[in-house]
Amino acid sequence: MEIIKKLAAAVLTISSAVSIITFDVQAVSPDTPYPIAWQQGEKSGAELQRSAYIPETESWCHYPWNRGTETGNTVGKAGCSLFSVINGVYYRTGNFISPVFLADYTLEKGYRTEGYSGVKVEFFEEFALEYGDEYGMTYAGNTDSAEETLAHVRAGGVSSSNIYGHWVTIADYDAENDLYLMLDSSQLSTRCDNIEWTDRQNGVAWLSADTFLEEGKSGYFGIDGRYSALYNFDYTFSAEHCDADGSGSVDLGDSSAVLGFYAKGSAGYENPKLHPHPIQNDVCIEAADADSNSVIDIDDAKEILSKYAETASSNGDAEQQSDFIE
Ligand SMILES: [Ca+2]
Ligand SMILES: [Ca+2]
Repeated sequence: MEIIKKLAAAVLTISSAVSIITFDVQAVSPDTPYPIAWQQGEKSGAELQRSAYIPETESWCHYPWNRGTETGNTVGKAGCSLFSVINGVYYRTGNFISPVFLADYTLEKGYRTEGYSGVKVEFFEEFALEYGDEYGMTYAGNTDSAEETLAHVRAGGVSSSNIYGHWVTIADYDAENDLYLMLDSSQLSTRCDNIEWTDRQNGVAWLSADTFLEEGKSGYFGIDGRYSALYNFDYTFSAEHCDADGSGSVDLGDSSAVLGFYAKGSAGYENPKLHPHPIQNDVCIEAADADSNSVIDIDDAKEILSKYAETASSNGDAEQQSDFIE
């Protein structure tokens, strides 16, 4: 255990020395529940989720999101349309889109404007056109038919669906139990008392078709006669060799992740994770085996540290690091 302590201390020391350079704001903790509906407002748990699972990401619930001359409106109060996309993309790809980024995007493009309670619906198609490649995401049209929306989800698609006064994601279909996965970014609203939850705290419910086939009305989750944007996903899960947390770069986070994984495994935890998304987790486990000997252990953490140190010093980022890595 002594060597783990030493390595962990080195990682911590280096992290604090170069944190500004190396923070990857998209890195998600392997402890993040899956599925999860990221919450929009502080009361519904947004800050609890953020601080526990994506602490480097900018806080969003009080981020201003005003229409025209409006003041005091925020992503937390009104950002459900944004979260209907964020939660679908996260469920399908393990990539967390910053709500602050998305809020700015809608403001700049004029989708968040006077006369619309959330966003102009053009947002859904335009975002997929502009950023869909990154997530293997394509826009597949829109419909106000609940039947059509559910058929799309059964065929492997995802929807951003408008219910009365709110937007949710219908993200998956369980054929065995004939249930649909609904992700709701505001799990404390009063309408939420009218359904049975799988994990209410994290906005997750597997629901029967009946719930959605109803005409949209206050207090319920019916989507018939309301707007659904439809998406398809064809995402390639990948991680560069040594990118153990799948953040898109090899850095100190990866050696920390490997140490954590190894320590949990040694302590007898079953199936320790490197990434919350089950598919990405498999990819990360392969990437974490830095010396390719089919075992993940301290040698891999050392190897990743060395690789990171080489890259960092060749970039001239942090001279101090050589003090810690032998
Ligand atoms: Ca990484
Ligand atoms: Ca290994």
